[in-house]
Amino acid sequence: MADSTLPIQGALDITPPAARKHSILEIAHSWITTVDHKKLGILYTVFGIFWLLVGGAEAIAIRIQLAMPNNHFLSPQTYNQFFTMHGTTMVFLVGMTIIFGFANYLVPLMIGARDMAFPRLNAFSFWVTAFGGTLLYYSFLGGSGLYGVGSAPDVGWFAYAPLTARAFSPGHATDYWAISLIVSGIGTVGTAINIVATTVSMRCKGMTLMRMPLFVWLFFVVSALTLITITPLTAAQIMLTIDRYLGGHFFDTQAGGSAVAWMHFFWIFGHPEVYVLILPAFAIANEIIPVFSRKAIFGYPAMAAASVGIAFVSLGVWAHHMFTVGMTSVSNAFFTLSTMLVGIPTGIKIFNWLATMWGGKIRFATPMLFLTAFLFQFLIAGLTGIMLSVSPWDWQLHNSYFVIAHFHYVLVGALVFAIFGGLYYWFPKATGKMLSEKIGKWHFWLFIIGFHLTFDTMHVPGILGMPRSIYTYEPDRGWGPWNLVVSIGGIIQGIATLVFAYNMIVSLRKGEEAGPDPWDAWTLEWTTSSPPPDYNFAIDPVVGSRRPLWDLKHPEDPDWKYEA
Ligand code: HEM
Ligand SMILES: [Cu+2]
Repeated sequence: MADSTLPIQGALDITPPAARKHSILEIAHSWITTVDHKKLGILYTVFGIFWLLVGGAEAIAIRIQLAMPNNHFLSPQTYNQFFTMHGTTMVFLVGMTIIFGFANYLVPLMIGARDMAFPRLNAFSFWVTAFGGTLLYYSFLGGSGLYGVGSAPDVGWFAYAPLTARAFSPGHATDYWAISLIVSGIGTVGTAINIVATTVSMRCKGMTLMRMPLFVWLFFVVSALTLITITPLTAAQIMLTIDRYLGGHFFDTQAGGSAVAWMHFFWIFGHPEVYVLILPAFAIANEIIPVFSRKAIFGYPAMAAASVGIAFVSLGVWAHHMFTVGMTSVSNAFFTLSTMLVGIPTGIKIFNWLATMWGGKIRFATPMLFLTAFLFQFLIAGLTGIMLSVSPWDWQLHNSYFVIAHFHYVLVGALVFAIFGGLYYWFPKATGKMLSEKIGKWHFWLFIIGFHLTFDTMHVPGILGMPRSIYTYEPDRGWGPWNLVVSIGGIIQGIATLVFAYNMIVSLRKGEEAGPDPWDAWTLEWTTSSPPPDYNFAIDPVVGSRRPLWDLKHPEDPDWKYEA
């Protein structure tokens, strides 16, 4: 700041930051040392998108191998490594990092804060997560030394015992799997604590819990759920490492350990984990669907309560992944019922989204296209999920391609669609540039066609008895034509994702200027410039309702008149 009372004139650099050209090194330095939640949010998201391309390439390799019977594109060993790395990458490096990217960027802006509660912890968490993820891929080089050209883990993303025991998994591939997840888990815990603390303590004046955007509500719940479920995962990884290095026998059945114990530890993490991934998709839906329907979200209190309900229920259903290991019939009945219970709060959500759209003036811009597809696909995933929760049905379909089709409906059909919608919606805020709607429509239609070709079709070989994780199959099974369609769909999805990457690069350079509020939206992040200044808000905002920006634009008919 220029100040004539300063003793030494010109001692301070008064060039406004925007006018100064920064060297590449300066820019790199500012990103590497940043503690700003917005930059960290972008780092998380870019990191996640990078791994999406890597995990996607692995999926395509898997699908080329399975496109025809008796194919020899991949060796059995490489095939196992690819599906293990694909699953692990998609869950931990794509899903978890992109959603935490969204949370980092948006939570402080939406609650009118200047940053997260612990900015340095925030930076630490990102770099630890990034390091953990990189360590996983280092196994390609380091797994059993460079002479064997490395060896990535090949035990499935669930790493069932006893396959992970030293006897069956020699070399270091499994250690890379366990240790990289312990490391990235440390970062995840840090971020989750930060989001909880930020939501509790950094809300601006007037923002009561019942006025918080539902997006923030959901990330509050997700973070709490993360804290609860990372614990059993980390414990399991540590036990596995003890078994492998210190002669422990936690999971060694020969020495009185239990392989089923691993399954309990893994799934009491693994099942809630799918909610850690899907609740953020709901969070995005809760912001986009109302704005593009021009109506406030229907049933706000029920939506908040249902989110908490889903999180609670998800903690008590893990053993539906274990119907076939020989639990008692009472356990099977309990886990069938508890699993179905999640249909109630989920039904409330779907109903309320539809009620929000009902009678609204819907604009099908790209974000809304993705979220409309999300609604439909999430409904189907829910229905096949209910089918699988019936234990005798699951007995038939367990470890078949039907299960793969079901969970990709959740992870791709719901989570990835919501993430794409969210990127189209908030990209203008983060960069100041709109993503191209024209390329966006190409991206959307290619992706949805590819998705349905792949994952609708995939149910069929599943019902015909094709097991998951097999490297190839004989032509006489009748699975061949179905698999060919699945693979073609997969490649179309890959192309669509590249179209999206192209859109980001082109729009970043010469996209349309966004301005602060391109979608005529209602929440606080749209009150500040795009991209927002370092300090987010020049003056701390004060809110009087759930839609503060609506109140500002419509002083004659503000929300606070109606909200109790
Ligand atoms: C273009 C999109 C995708 C295609 C074509 C695809 C395809 C596949 C295939 C063929 C498998 C192997 C199944 C097996 O033989 O065991 C698989 C497994 C898996 N995928 Fe994907 N996938 C895609 C995207 C995703 C995404 C976005 C996620 C998560 C966010 C994901 C999560 C998983 C998981 C967790 C597994 C489990 C691996 C296992 O069974 O061991 N996938 N996928
Ligand atoms: Cu589950």
